[in-house]
Amino acid sequence: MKPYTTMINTETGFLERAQNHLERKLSSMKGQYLDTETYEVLLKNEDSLVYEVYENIEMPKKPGELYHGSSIVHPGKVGAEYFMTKGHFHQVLETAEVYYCLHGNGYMMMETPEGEWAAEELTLGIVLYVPPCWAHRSINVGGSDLVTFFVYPGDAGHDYGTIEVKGFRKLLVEKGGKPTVIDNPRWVGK
Ligand code: PAN
Ligand code: ZN
Repeated sequence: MKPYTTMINTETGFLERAQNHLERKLSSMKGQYLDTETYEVLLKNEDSLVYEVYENIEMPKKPGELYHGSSIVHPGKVGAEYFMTKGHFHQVLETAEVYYCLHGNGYMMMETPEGEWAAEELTLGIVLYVPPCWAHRSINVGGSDLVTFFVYPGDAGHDYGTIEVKGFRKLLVEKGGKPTVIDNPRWVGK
């Protein structure tokens, strides 16, 4: 690899030189939202785009490398629950990640296998450190796109299965017009 520069549009999240552009629609979020009835109704009407990721993936998946890209969570809700990413642990659990918020308003929901959890606010200029072993999911609580830039070790990999099966311990829902953390009644685990 040679050194390079690239450009990120801080409003749209578009990352030049990204080799990977991922689009996640509502249909790929099955089982993730609490209000399954509303989810099915919305899905029947339109398979909306929930979030996108632009990523530079040309470097080898090695510990010394730094994968990086942008994540754009569009505004929206399923019932009282905001549009969000699937969320994951890293496959190599002991790997961290840094997020920098470029646009919008949201939260990062995080938890460890041992049961610790945290919800940190994301607004323009916020730098968020996700320590090793913490699962993470970005949630858009605003009316415009939530755009973040992220960097993580090249060997980290992604474990989506654990969250798909167990869910997050906590959810973020709108209550009285405000983002509110609640226990996930469907959380499966010990
Ligand atoms: C990010 C996320 C991105 C999309 O690049 O992958 O925000 O979220 P999901 O991967 O949960 O769908 C990251 O955390 N990488 O490790
Ligand atoms: Zn990650």
